[in-house]
Amino acid sequence: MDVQKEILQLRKEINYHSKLYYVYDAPVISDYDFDMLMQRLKTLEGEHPELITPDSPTQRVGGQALSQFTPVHHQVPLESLTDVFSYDELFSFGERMDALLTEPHNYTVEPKIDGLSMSLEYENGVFVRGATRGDGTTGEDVTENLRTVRSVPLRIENAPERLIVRGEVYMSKSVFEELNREREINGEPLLANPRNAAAGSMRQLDPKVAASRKLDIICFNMQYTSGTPYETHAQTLDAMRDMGFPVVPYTVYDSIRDCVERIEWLGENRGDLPYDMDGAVIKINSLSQRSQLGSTAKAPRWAVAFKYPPEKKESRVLDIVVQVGRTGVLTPKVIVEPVRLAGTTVSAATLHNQDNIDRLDIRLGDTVVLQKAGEIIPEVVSVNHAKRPEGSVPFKMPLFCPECGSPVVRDEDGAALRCTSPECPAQRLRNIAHFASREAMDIEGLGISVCESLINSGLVKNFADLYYLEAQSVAMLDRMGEKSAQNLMTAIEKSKEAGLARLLCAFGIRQVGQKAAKTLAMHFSDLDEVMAAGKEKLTAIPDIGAITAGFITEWFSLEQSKHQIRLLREAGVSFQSKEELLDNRFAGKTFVLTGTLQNYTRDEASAVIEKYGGKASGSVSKKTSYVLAGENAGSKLTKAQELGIPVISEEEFAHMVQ
Ligand code: 0OX
Repeated sequence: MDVQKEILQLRKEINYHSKLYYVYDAPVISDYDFDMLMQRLKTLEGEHPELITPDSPTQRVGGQALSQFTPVHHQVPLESLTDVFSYDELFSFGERMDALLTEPHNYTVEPKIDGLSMSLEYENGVFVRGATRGDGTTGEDVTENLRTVRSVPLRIENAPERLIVRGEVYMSKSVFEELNREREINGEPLLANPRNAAAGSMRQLDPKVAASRKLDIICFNMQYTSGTPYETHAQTLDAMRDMGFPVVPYTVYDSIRDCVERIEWLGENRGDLPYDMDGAVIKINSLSQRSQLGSTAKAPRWAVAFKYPPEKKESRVLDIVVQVGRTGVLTPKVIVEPVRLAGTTVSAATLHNQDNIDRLDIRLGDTVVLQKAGEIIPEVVSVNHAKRPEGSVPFKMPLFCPECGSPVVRDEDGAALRCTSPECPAQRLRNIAHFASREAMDIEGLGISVCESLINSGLVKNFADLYYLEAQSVAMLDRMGEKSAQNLMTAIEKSKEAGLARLLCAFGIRQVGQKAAKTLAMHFSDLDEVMAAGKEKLTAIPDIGAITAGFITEWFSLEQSKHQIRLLREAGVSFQSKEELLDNRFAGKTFVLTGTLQNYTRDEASAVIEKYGGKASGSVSKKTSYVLAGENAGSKLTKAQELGIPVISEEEFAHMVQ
């Protein structure tokens, strides 16, 4: 691939993963893999500086401030760290320090806590303001949320008149695991990792919600003091501890070579720390030497972050099982002897499909190398063939469903194996859990485990049965009491008014997720109209293709579906659409929103666009019809100008929807 092409490809990939991480708190690759993409881009841009553009992700120092909180200008910038990925690079840092500093110098080594960087301001010992890092120069005022963090001291003793410290807010691994357990019980989507969970809590506008999330802080830098200056970083950390701040554990070494042993130790023992650690920070200890060294545009010269490669562990395959999902897809899973890996105990990993099994050639009794993808999901990297027991045979996916014994078929595109029976109990469970999930009927308290109890007790076979439950029988189930049974009944009753879009999504028709369901609900006033619509009428709707239309008509033609719909109707479930299509003036048009709008939130503007038959999309491409630009519009505006896409102001948009 030519260099320019590779650079463009890398930027696209990095921007995509940044968005998943920062905007949606839902990364799909590990931080390490992300760093590797960034590192490759930096290398290529270093070799070809003429190809660097201002919008390259390498030119950005940090995240952008969100709009809901008040902006805060940092008196002292919250700088970021330069990453190093090998001991060679670390020694080069040491050599740079030796060349730049004439006096002897020593180093501190600290764990790098994987949380959210914050500044905390104190006046006369009282906590007066807390702000996120933002882009390093301007962050957001999250004082009220920070006040709810148990380990943030609200008042400190023997404090100077003015003090600013910097720390990392994090969710401990145990709190995170507990939170995800609760979310699973309540049928809510699981959070990817403690960092994203903490970010979500800090973004809560309601401090009460943030408080319920049990966050912690560890401080690692004194940004400013009006009191007597200190000589070393170690002294500032000791002073901060004396004042009552939780402070990062640190050790001091005379040479980089000595630091390495500590870095190794931290890496080996990171599983025992209460927080996730995403590296080790090596800093020059003397504060006067630090100011002598100064900073580049991006980071201080006097510190680096050593990034560990993802942890890998070997374990033995005890079993290979096949699970059946909501849509009947068979997924193979490997059960291994439990091992501690990057902070949690791993006892299973998905194998995805037969192709992946063949690629790995994984067999019962094998010893496999495990690693976590996206920091949380364990996966098999390879098989240690040298440890293979004699007489093992290749694993083949079954020809019959392991849950109900019905034959399995391969999907048209050849990727997935699917159970053919609509009566399959495994599919039933997933179907009902999906029906109740947040994006569908949003029945609070009806997570997978409650669904399982309802099915096992025989109270529910299909989703329509939910509307015929009685509180007394529900209260008899395991881990249910009268109160939670009553809450569940209320939640089920409330879901009757969820409306057509949610109902269509809840049916679990293939290719009809939230988005397609909403589109359908815009074009039909109730479920009866959808059922009466043939393929032709359906495909006339933008974004509903022939294949989706086929799945829809096929689903409604099943006797089982007709029966369910009859039961829903008799129970009083609303079939009416809440999404009205005012007219089709934006049919076929795609809008991209950027910057801050004065009169709409992004969701409101998107809803208006959809009500006129248009689409709101997140990224600018040749297919974009308009870019609606508010204040402080960023790279999307630049891209629109480059591609010659019409840019409209909020006033112009208001005219278009009059
Ligand atoms: C951490 C961490 C982050 C402070 C000023 C420039 C270097 N996440 O634990 N950053 C720093 O140092 C920054 N130290 C840390 N321990």
